Amino acid sequence: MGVLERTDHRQTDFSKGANADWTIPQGFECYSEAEHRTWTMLYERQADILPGRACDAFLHGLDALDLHGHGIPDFRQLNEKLLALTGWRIVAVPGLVPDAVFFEHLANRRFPAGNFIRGANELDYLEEPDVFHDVFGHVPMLTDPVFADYMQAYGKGGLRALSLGSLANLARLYWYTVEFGLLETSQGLRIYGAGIVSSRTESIFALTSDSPNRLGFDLERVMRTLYRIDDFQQVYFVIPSLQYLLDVTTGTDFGPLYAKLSRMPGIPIAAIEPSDRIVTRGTQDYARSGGRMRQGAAVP
Ligand code: HBI
Ligand code: FE
Repeated sequence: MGVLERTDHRQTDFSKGANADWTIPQGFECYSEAEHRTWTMLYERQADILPGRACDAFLHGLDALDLHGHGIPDFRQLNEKLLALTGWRIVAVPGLVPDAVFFEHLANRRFPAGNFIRGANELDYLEEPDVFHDVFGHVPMLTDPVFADYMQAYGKGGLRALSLGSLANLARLYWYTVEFGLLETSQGLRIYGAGIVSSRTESIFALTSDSPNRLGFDLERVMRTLYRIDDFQQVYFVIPSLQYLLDVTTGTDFGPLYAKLSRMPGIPIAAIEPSDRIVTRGTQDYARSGGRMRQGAAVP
């Protein structure tokens, strides 16, 4: 079977080894020393800067899962801890999976995680979610009971959005919460989005740069806002609590909301609307100067 013979864990031939739900064996025994070192390097960079930046739920999750810097984690051991905490489990996948497959996993409290790890030459930027983004970035939040329920609700909502043809709207909600969300706390803004916590440069940029807008979370507003996948975000949405995020999404009937949104234009990425609650108004200087994240330049 193809998967275990591979050395870089990127599976390209899906006729071999992949199941109908796109899961594959993690192939833990096949990681090279260099691959484990890449995890450890990435882990140590993030562990260094996240206290005081990531939210408590994330930091507690890292602790509870014992996700330290000793190489790529074995999903079997991780799942024992995760299952006991919130009933979630990680399943290995070869990379991006079709939307319906992704949502079906989430709706059943399974998080699909890429089993491969980025190369040492692409530490700061990658096109597809790897094991560091997926496990270090996403899994700690799944130890929080409220966030765990939000993710499951999102999966169920995703299946419904697909059937209603409104995936673009719902995908923006995922983007601006699960991937790039900020949380307001009595100690100041904190990161909970996986796209931020798994990136050293964006962990700093998202909280301290003058460039992006930071706006109060509003469900309808977020679902209308365009996003970019190629550089630092130009707008972050700030939630007052994880419970608020769960309540506002499970308390909303998305059917009528999609119908309403389909008649409204998308909101450009850096726009500020009259009804926005402005946490910080950005200069957009970083985006205007062309962005340099991909070249690995210093964070402004
Ligand atoms: N597949 N592995 C993986 N990870 C994702 O985050 C992902 C996916 N497939 C589809 C998808 N995300 C999108 O549908 C959502 O982010 C909206
Ligand atoms: Fe992600």
